[in-house]
Amino acid sequence: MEVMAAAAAADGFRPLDEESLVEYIKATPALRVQLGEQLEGLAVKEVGDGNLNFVYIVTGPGGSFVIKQALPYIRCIGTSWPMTKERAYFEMLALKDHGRLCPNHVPEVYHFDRPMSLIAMRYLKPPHIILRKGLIAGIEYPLLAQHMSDYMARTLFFTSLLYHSTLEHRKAVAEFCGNVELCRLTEQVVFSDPYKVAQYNHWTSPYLDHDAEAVRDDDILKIEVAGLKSMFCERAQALIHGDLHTGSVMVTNDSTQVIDPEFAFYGPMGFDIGAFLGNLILAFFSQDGHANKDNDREAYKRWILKMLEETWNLFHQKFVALWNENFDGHGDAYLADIFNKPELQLLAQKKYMTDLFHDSIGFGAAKMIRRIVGVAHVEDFESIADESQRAFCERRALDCAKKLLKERRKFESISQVISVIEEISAR
Ligand code: ADP
Ligand code: SR1
Ligand code: MG
Repeated sequence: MEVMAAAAAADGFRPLDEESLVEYIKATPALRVQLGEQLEGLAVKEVGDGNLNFVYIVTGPGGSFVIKQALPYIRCIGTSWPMTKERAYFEMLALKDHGRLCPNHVPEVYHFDRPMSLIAMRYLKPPHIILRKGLIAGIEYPLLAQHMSDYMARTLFFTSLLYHSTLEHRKAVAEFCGNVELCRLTEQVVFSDPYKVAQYNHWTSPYLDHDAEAVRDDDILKIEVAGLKSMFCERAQALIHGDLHTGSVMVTNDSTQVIDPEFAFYGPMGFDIGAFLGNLILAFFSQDGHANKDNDREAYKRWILKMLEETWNLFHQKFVALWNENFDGHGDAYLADIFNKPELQLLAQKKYMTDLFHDSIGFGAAKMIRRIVGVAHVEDFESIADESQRAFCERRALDCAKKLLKERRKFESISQVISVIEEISAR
């Protein structure tokens, strides 16, 4: 530990705690300003319930903010799994890029300190809660699909070659290539470990022992997942969030805010869309485990499926509308003087959106599988205390994911995906 502290001092890094953070704030003009220079009576509370970092809520009489600090390891595992703290730099870059493109749904960055791997951003005050927690509690969010489709359509379209010139695209791709360690973490925990015996894999044992083994023995699945992994590594399609699960979204009845893009890089759009849709499907299959005599959760399950349908359909609509509005722009992928007939334009868009749909289903399914037999599970299932009930819910989600992943190319609409979910849920 002494060696680590000395090394940390050399690069200007100091892990903060609730006490030392107050001193840091007092010495940092950009943060003092956010507090209206009223530095007495500050309340600091560490609230990090994510897997990787430390998050502090700072409130004072003149203002508030959130401080997020990355330490050089993965929080939920401990110092035995080192991880670059440069992830904070990429999170800040993505918050700024995505915030510029979609300010309504991304918290503002107030301050960044690279040596300290520390970001200060807008505090999303209560009643904002993490969407995953809202889904577990059975709360409906009437604007969720509108907001998430907006966020995904805008951030993905405006950072793709449908809008970028190749010059600006390659420059941005090169910058985010620096986030290689976080990409490698995803490559390992999403696309590799669930398909082999690996140190940190776990599942609801003994109930799912055979299911986990079946994943490791499924040749077709392995081939499909290797294809998705290759796409994840090779395809610099847009600046993706990189970890867009329902724990990365904070919501109220009328506000939706996307946080935590530390895995951001130029990757396949379907990885973000799939992460969000796949986590909604996990939420769906977990509902039976949260049902009780007062609430069978059937109406809520229907609401989740409606969100699934609306999110994809609205995304499709908005993304194509942005494409149409910008067809004559400087996007280098589909040049207006080559795609110079409306019917050709339409054909190109149809092909692009169909491929994107299939990618999204594939990535979404892969993200579902890793949450059941990989290292990092989700509270949707983990909060089901009865293990046999939890395993029952997880097995259905796993079966659904395997089917979606293997058969994704035959789906033409999200309603066909929903039919598969309903079929498995009726078993
Ligand atoms: P990690 O990178 O460790 O996953 P997150 O960015 O997901 O960390 O943040 C962990 C938790 O901190 C979130 O689940 C949320 O409760 C809280 N949090 C993070 N950012 C904010 C914010 N801007 N406003 C309010 N709470 C936040
Ligand atoms: C050790 S894996 C931790 C996981 O948590 C993050 O939110 C990412 O999803 C990552 O895969
Ligand atoms: Mg998180």
